[in-house]
Amino acid sequence: MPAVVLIGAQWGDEGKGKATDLLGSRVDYVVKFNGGNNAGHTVVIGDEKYALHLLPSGILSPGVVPVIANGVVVDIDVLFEELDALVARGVDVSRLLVSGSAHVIAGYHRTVDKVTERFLGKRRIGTTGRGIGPAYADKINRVGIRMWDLFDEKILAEKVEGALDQKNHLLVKVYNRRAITVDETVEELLTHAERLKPMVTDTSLVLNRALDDDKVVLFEGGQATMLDVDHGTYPFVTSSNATAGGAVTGAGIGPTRVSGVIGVVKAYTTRVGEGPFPTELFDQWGEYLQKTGGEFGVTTGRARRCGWYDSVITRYATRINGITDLVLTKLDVLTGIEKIPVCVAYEVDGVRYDEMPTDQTAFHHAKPVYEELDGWWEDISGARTLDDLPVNAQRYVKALEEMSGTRISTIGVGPQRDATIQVH
Ligand code: 2SA
Ligand code: GDP
Ligand code: MG
Repeated sequence: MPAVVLIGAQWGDEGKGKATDLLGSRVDYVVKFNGGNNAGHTVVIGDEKYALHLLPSGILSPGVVPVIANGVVVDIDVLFEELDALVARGVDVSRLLVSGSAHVIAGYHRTVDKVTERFLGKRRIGTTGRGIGPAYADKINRVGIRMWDLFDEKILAEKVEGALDQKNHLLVKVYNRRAITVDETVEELLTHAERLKPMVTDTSLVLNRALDDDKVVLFEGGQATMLDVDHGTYPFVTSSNATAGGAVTGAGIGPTRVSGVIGVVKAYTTRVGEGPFPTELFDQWGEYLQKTGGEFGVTTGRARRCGWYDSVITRYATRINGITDLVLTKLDVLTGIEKIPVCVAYEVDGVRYDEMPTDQTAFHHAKPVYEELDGWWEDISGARTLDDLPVNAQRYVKALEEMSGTRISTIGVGPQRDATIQVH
């Protein structure tokens, strides 16, 4: 399988970082194709724990070429902070490639993100405040700054002027803020330009050539299906295509290249930020999952909202992404719950929905229809084969597999690399 896409099948934080790291030894390139430093991916290797934001998780695997492709939005300061922190821990980051067509996040994007959220009040999205939405908005509005622009100061100044024009009007007249100057922005963006230059290239060409040479390329999605700007719970989404199709446009490869799509799902559900969440728990079980699962944002430290597993969402994610294999993570967190509810359908104003309603109002009113599965009490963190799992845990996995319509190939029973069951 030369080109494999790995995406989140819920609202993010399913454990994509660990899943990517597990494949690390078998892949030649790991490509980030959407989002930016809103992401937070955790990889645990032995006693070392890494939190990656802008860099693809594959950067930790020796020999892998990490690629930041055209679909990503790049905060250059963050890029070098992350690189320097990894170098200080002995990680070789010298192979990193960055697409010249990737867009830049500037200070004014972060300012607009924070100010907009404040002014939205109770309609706020609960963004990470990293400037992601405003940077993508500029890209679509055709006033964005791309990596290539950093290497021609005159062009850069012209583009920054164009980008600031409307924003300053908004900041000064509507939000009562000071205007941002072209000079300060150009200076900010040029700080690391010389250091950046050798990494910047046409990554689409590099990746297509690699695929021609039968190299294995893993496309690592940031955020997740339900946060996708087209297929997620709009408007409570991120501003990029976090679904498998995003890998194609976000990296510049043809859809015929993709040979497999791995969906990562947690054995329960979490969400961070605002927006509808049918299986959300407001009782002691929500707190239990949050504590036992350590559910706090890797980027912002925000507590994640927790709920039971929702098979309507996994079925939807399977369909939207064409998932061929599922990685089920955090099964260990469910140990010690006598009866585990699993959402099999929704009820909206008395009508049963077996498929995800894409009408925002219907989804906001969706009430979960639960089936209860028997739990288990044994510690499963040492399980390394399916047979090592208690019978009820095996049944739970089987039931989830049947409900989602896709085979579960890998099961996570702990954050460490080896706390994994390889089924297929
Ligand atoms: P943004 O900042 O514009 O992308 O926010 C829009 C929505 O997307 C959600 N979002 C995320 N959801 C889960 N995990 C993310 N990464 C971090 C993590 C989050 C954190 O790994 O824990 O640390 O808070 C992530 N990034 C964006 C966000 O909550 C908004 O709902
Ligand atoms: P990502 O954004 O999808 O990469 O996921 P995050 O890193 O934001 O959150 C997943 C968290 O779960 C991290 O703290 C991981 O170390 C942890 N994790 C991943 N897989 C497992 C697992 O199977 N069991 C447990 N207990 N933790 C896991
Ligand atoms: Mg995360």
